[in-house]
Amino acid sequence: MTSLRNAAILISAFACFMVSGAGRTDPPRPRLPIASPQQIAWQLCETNLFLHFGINTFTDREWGLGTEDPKAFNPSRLDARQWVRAAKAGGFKIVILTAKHHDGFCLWPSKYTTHSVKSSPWREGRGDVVRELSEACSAERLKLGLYLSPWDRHEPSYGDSPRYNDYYINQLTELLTGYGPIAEVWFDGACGEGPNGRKQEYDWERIRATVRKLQPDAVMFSDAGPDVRWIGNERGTAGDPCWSTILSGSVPHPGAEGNAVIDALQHGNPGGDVWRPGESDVSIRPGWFWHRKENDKVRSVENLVDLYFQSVGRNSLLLLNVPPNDQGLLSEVDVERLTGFRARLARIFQRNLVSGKMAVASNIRGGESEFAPASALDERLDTYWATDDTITTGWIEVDLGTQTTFNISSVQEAIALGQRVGAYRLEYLDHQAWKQIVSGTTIGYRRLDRFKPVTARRVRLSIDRSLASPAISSIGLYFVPSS
Ligand code: FUL
Repeated sequence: MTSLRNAAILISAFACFMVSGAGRTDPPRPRLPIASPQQIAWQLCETNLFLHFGINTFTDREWGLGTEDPKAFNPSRLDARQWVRAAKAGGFKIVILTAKHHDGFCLWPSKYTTHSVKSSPWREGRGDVVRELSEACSAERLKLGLYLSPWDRHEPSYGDSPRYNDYYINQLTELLTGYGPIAEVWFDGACGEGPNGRKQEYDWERIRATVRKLQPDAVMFSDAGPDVRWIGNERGTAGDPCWSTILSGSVPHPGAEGNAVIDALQHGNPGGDVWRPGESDVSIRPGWFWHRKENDKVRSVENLVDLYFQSVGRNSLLLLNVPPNDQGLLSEVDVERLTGFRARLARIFQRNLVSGKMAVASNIRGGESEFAPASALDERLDTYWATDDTITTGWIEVDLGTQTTFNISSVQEAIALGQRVGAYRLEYLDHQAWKQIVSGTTIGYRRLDRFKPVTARRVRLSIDRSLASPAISSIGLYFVPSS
């Protein structure tokens, strides 16, 4: 079925399918629910940057009380372009700013409160951090996301549900209409009592409808989605297994508590009724906001790479928080770590040993194509191997042409067709016997494994369990000498 040259990819049980070309011509049936184009675009970002910045930056707190004097907000050298350049150097795609945290202080001059930058000495009260960031993002071609805390410890109407809901919708509307395209809206689950001890009942339906109407291309994050779910911890680690589908009833609203909720967030559910991939948020420092005393507690490059493997490498997305300091700049050490992180990833994924001259063609693209290098992986989610719809196991064998050493693998499913695989194995041929390298559960967007170096010529990916015909869009093998 395909011309085998010096090295070959042998495909058994897998009929090769491509969107337009040779091989299987009927596309596999999608396994519902499937992702929206917005959710796919979001997943392809892999790493996004979180910016916690606000009054807490100046008061050395994590949760402000809402009684802070806006005059405390006075960054002497604020430069949103510096934030965005650092994000870009780190390979981050969406930059998400805390436009308002729980203390209620607004980083844009909202019409609906005076508790904002306009009451601060910064830029003589004429500044707008959201505007400066949105301009910097367009200049550097990154996307903008906004965090608007539902919990508001300053706003007097908080706890008077209908009034505060109006206030919140008004602010959301300002943010979603005044600053160009917004790629992600981040709804925090933390929610406290109002000033009179009254509990605020958020109008989530209205909030969601407002976002859909004003920014139809944005994804909405919260514990309860609807588009992207919290991963259930703030350690930047996805569960294993990790399904992008979840039972919507298992997390009834943002802020829902309990072990069952956390478990559902961590793992999703193969029988889930909605597609709601997990986002793994974590801070580069112990706190979300900048604190001088944490300047020597910035995560190392190695640690950031570990987080990447435990989030992106488990079918999630890494949202890394890097808080601007009281000058309004990302601290030098943080910037260094971001650049180091990307350089290290580039080194790891520099050369896919399955691509180029090592791997000859499969008929994935009419018999012409080779396995892609990592940098091109995401362009290939629409080409894949798939079995017939009735077959839910299979294997792909790769002949590397020569004895080759590797210690990292990457496998991707064609997630546009839904998430399918529930058990896989990677093996190598050792004197006529197949030996296991790793085995795992879900693959999803991307599954990364690290293992002791293996030297082999023939490698096999087996799919032992799948909810529908497996559709594998890429395989990568890499070698990184331990440093
Ligand atoms: C939490 C908040 O309470 C923290 O301050 C921070 O914003 C984190 C990302 O989410 O729920």
